[in-house]
Amino acid sequence: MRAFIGIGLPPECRRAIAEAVFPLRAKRPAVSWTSEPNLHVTLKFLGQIPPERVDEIGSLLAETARGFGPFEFSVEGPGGFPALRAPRVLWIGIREPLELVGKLHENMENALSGAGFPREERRFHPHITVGRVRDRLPPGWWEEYAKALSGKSFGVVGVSSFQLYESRLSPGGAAYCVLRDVPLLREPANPGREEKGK
Ligand code: 2AM
Repeated sequence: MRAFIGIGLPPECRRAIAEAVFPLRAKRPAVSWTSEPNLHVTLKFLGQIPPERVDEIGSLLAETARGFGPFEFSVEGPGGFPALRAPRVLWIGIREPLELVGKLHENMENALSGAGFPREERRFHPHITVGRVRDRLPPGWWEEYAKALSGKSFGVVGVSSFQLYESRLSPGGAAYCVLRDVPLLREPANPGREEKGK
């Protein structure tokens, strides 16, 4: 099965993104737009995994989540990979000053590389992919894209867990299904000592 780890977004945030993106479709640029239910932040793409490894990966992910309590990020700002002026991937950014998403990702890379999943070579830049460019865009179209999404907030997202997803590909597009929901629970570093100190 094809799998990845990500942070799902609440319906109101996905709705706000879909509403902002919808008018951009009018000029019919050659872009595959992400469907509203599929909007998410990817933490790590795993690719093909044997279904019998889901439990093991779930346990590793629970380990990587240790020490992280729930946190928030705001969803704002248009971007593009490799560049906004010549994008192949269109995305919306997240803002979170403590960079906890990056730290979670780093923990995940460390734990999963030990289990045989290769590290991502590219620098991690958390984002929400809204579209993938399939062919040449109309000249200057990127400016319209940037203008339509700049200066808008798509909400503040409270993150209390992240998810291991299966991605089922079909001609109609990908369908994501949650295999494991991994809670962020801040545990005391040394619960025994804390008790004694009381
Ligand atoms: P992205 O959209 O954040 O770039 C589920 O398929 C997610 O895994 C996608 O949204 C994509 O993340 C990421 N993904 C898919 N194929 C990938 C690949 N070959 N390498 C790295 N990430 C990939």
